[in-house]
Amino acid sequence: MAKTQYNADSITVLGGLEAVRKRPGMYIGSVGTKGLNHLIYEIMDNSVDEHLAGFCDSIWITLEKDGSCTVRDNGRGIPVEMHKMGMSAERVVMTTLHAGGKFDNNAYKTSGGLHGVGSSVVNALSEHLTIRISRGGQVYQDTYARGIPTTKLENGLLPVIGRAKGTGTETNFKPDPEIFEKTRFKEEWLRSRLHETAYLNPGLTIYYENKREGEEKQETFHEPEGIVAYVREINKGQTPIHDPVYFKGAYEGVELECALQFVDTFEENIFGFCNNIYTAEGGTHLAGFKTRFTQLVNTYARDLGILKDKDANFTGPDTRNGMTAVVAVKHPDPIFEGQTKTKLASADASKAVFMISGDELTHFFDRNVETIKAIIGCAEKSAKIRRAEEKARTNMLTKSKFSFDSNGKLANCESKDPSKCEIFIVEGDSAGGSAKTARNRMYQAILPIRGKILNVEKASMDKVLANAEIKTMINAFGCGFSEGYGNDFDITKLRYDKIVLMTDADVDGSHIDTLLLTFLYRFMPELIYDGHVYIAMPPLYKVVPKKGGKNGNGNAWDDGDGDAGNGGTGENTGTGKGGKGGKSGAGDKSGAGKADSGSLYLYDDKALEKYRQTHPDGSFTLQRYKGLGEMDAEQLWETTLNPENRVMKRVEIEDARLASEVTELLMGSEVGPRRDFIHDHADEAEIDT
Ligand code: 0RA
Repeated sequence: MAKTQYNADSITVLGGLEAVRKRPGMYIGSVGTKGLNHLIYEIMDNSVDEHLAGFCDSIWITLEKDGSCTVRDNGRGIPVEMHKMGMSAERVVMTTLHAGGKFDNNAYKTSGGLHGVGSSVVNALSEHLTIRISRGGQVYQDTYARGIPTTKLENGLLPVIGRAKGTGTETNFKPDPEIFEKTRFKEEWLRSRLHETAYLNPGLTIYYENKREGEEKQETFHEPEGIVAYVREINKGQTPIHDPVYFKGAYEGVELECALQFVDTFEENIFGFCNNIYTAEGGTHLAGFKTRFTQLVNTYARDLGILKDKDANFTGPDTRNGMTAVVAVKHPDPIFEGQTKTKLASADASKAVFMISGDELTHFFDRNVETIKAIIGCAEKSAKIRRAEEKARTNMLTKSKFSFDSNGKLANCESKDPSKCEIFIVEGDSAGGSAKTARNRMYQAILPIRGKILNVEKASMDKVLANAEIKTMINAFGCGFSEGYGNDFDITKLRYDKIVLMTDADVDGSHIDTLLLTFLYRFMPELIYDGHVYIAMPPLYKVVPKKGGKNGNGNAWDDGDGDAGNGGTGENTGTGKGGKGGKSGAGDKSGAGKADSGSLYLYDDKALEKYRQTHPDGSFTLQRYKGLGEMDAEQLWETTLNPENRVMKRVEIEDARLASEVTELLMGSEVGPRRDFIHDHADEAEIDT
């Protein structure tokens, strides 16, 4: 791999940050919470790159009181010296698109994915940004507002604001509310990302601090055991059948690091990374790994006489049931594709992983025959169950193929135009009944489900397929499913453009959401990737101003950082409308929405509090909805079904991934982590969706 030469021309050609502000989605994916969090990752990735280059071992990430974020590292410090462009190199980096990478001769940059766009993009999208660089005994400072410098250079160079002990870079930035729908970083995602980064970079320590009011905490992420500890963590609460296997190697410029461990369940959990980026959609590295692993298990099974001549080979999934693995590659010039650009497409990664895994695992298994025997034992069990389930599945599919309309509980819609149809999955028979009365029967189908659906994380495949609720959903959606052994998922057959989970705004409701999301994430993840899955937001309160009292001035509308619909893209739109990531109506920005003449629906307690502040006691009557079941058909239509008024939150893949992780955690057999989780989340239980 040739060294990338830093040269001025490549910078001038690109230039200009207006483009970033005009089409922010192009650079950071979305202007929702996901894109917002990305700003932190962009800045942090530069520090991680400095770590990979061998010059930085600590990163400090702080969520500041004022809503800004500070990222600091102890690397060499971004160069501040005069650059060919006639100004400090730092300024070139911060004001020029794609300039960041050209400084560095490090082959494996974190910034390999879709959003590896560098600090200048964050600068462009920040209301203000301050950067302090410690280099050569001095601290230099530069400042910007929306990407435009606000510090005067002296002969092209940065002002010195103090003496430095060590070296490093510190960037503080505050996301621009003109750009982002919400400007509150999502801590849950951030912590998850920081921990992931620590696992992938065992020599790195990440000091996290939250200084936001009411959330104050400090946490250190340091995982000297790296991906082995990661695999152990993922398997926590389960029964491992051998110690984790770890290996690494390099082949034709591609590096691989891998850890794997089987547990006694039938799940496959393989996490792929390329240059520290989680490849949610998999790709060539995983393909190479899986192919070679299946071959190895079959070869050893025959060599050890476990598979006889007459026996068929284990299938790929047979050999991976129960496997937890982290497959992390470093590639000098990776290509990403797929729906969210998180699928590694580089063909040489497949070959490299295939070759390294083959050599290293053979080397290991030859010396640890008990381990490969235990793994073959898993494959045998899986193959047996697979054969039984293939039968069950054939029966299920033939039996229920044509039962779509005869499915007792589903009240289908009349239209057969999937682009216009919606299906509401409603908690409880009573709410289901009201919803059936209230709906627009042309386009809205209602599927009531009773109580908690089956937790697919824990149940075996035949139990899952025998579950009435799940069967009805699979039948109703019409697009099949993919999981483990078979894949007959076909999104073109999907009967509804929107799948809306409609549960009460209480603990039980969010539990059901979690279970439903886990089911969808495991069996039909494309529905989530393609943005077909929503969560309805039924209001908690209706306030009606009293005649003669001070009328509501709609203050609750301009919260700007409200939490109704937080986490998702959120939308407030009609049937068949609403492109991904667009700015949405006021309904998702505040915790309030308009009801009939003068009255207002409030979606959370925050909104109620706001309303109370602006409306003295006695000037309004307050109606609290305990649950969906309590609304009559008309109210249900008004608040939750009617595309004109309703507020829905679009589920993003991060929500689903976390839901799935949380489900695993909460349903796992170990009590400790569950208690910790409940303890940690007790105060956010009401509305943190
Ligand atoms: C290229 C060269 C040098 C430092 C960096 C990049 C650098 C960039 C960032 C971004 C965040 N933190 C960083 N730390 C370092 C230094 C070259 C030299 O000192 O010779």
